[in-house]
Amino acid sequence: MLTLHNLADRRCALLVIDMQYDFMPGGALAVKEGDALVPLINRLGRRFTRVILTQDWHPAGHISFAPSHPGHEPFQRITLPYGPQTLWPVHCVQGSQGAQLHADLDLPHAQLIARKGCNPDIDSYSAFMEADRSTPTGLTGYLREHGIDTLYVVGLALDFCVAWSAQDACKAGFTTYVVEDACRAIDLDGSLAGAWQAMLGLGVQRVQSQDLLGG
Ligand code: VGL
Ligand code: ZN
Repeated sequence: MLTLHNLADRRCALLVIDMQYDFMPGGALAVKEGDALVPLINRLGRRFTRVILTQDWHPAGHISFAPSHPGHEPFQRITLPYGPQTLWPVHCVQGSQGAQLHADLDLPHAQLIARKGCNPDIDSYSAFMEADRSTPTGLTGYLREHGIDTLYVVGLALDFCVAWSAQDACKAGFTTYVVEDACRAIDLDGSLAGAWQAMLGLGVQRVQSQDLLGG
């Protein structure tokens, strides 16, 4: 299949999800090889006029943290008023070192850092919609007002924040690509396979960095 990607077009944006120290090896919620993505994302970023970053940004005592639920362990699933929630180790606390973006990310032209998960009582894997599935973050409006209609999603973690963001982008009407090799997954109990099934079912397109950068 021949697809032409005009990445420099102002209607296209690279959406870089949660490239923060807590998701890197050694971090509180480490994703295997997360740090290996940095050079590739920098290379991709240079092809785009528009780059948007997200940052998982939780207040202390956030509802998604296992210690907020005595008797429960990280990676257990519980039911909250808004639905099922996986409990996580404490991660990406606002202002902490672990919440900082990787210092080797070299994307000086990024025009927005969208912080999410700031509501103490609702998680937000998606950059577009909180986990109650009814509270928008405002990113859809921001992108539309800037004339952006096509998104290339990269970063961490493929099976959580990337997958939820890509699905919501698609539902909001953006042409949405996930650059598979520019992502890494947590892969909890089949979450990666489930994420691809959900994304592809909605019309998210799976591409490789090679398709964008050329040989
Ligand atoms: C993420 C779990 C909890 C992610 C964020 O960035 O994929 N995963 N918070
Ligand atoms: Zn989080």
